[in-house]
Amino acid sequence: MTQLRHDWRLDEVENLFSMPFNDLLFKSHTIHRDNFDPNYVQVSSLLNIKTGACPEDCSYCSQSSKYDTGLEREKLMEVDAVLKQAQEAKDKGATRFCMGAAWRNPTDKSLDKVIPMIQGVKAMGMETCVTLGMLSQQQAFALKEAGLDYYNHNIDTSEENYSNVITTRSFQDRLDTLESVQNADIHVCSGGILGLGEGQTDRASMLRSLANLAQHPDSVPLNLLVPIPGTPFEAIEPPTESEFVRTIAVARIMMPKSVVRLSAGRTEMGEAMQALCFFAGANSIFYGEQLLTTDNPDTDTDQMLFEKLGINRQPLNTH
Ligand code: SAM
Ligand code: DTB
Ligand code: SF4
Repeated sequence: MTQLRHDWRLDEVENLFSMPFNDLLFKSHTIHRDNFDPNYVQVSSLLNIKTGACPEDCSYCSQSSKYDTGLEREKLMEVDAVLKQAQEAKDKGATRFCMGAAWRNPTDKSLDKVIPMIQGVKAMGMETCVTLGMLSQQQAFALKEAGLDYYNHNIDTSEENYSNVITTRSFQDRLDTLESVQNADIHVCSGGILGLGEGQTDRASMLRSLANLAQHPDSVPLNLLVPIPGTPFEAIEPPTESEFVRTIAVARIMMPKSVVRLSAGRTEMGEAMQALCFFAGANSIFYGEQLLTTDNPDTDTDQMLFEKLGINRQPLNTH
């Protein structure tokens, strides 16, 4: 039985990061095999249901009102249009549909408009996920009531690096929402972005914060920053490929039963890089031509990649 730990010390995590690459990958892959079928990857599709004009100042984001990124703001989509996109995602093979909104937090009125979207997607037989910003405890209960399966809320970076990236909310605000989501018994999806000016200690600290939550997030998205012209991070130095793979491997070791998602940034990754991420312990991706506002590999390319690697798509509801 794999023991789940919630008492990681920073120096222990840093020691994992410092292991020789082959030793680290052997260890993470062994843990991966002990807990999952290594040839299955779960696929989710994303839809931005409300675009732009977000009051937060996240230095990486195309949708912040603080930066001129050339993105047209759009109001909340109609339910029918969302369900049409969900059906298309299902037809292409997605098993989870994740709806994102450029909000600091939803108002109760706007939450009422998202609930029929969740119910409609669920009725199609897909898992549901939303990412709407900060939630109150009552709002988390309301989402549970509506049948929501997953709530995505990333901690993004280490607590120490947080104020270099976002000043309009605190790291603790993020943890508070995660607690409300866990209290409501909704699966938590929480991870971060690599390439926000952080160092290896920050990556270790970010993973430590995730693994030391009361429960490990069920899903841990690791994004490679998609640089957005007009944002403060448009030209920031990206992590190296081996640093990115190491982070996946350490996440797999620390959170052995969580599904680790190779998230944004795949358009910049070759076949071998993605294969290495799957070997290190990543076992889900975003599938479909669009992330929220930026491009993702097209589905034919991903199909071909899966065929070449002998990877199967995880069928619905069988982790
Ligand atoms: N507004 C909500 C929030 O921030 O929680 C939900 C939508 S927000 C766009 C969802 C997540 O997408 C962010 O937390 C961040 O981790 C990720 N993200 C946003 N822009 C990104 C970028 N340019 N590159 C990589 N990941 C990004
Ligand atoms: C996550 O960790 N990554 C997704 C999802 N959760 C919501 C979003 C990636 C966004 C990439 C930039 C964009 O398309 O705007
Ligand atoms: Fe707003 Fe979310 Fe973008 Fe931050 S990441 S600016 S909260 S949409």
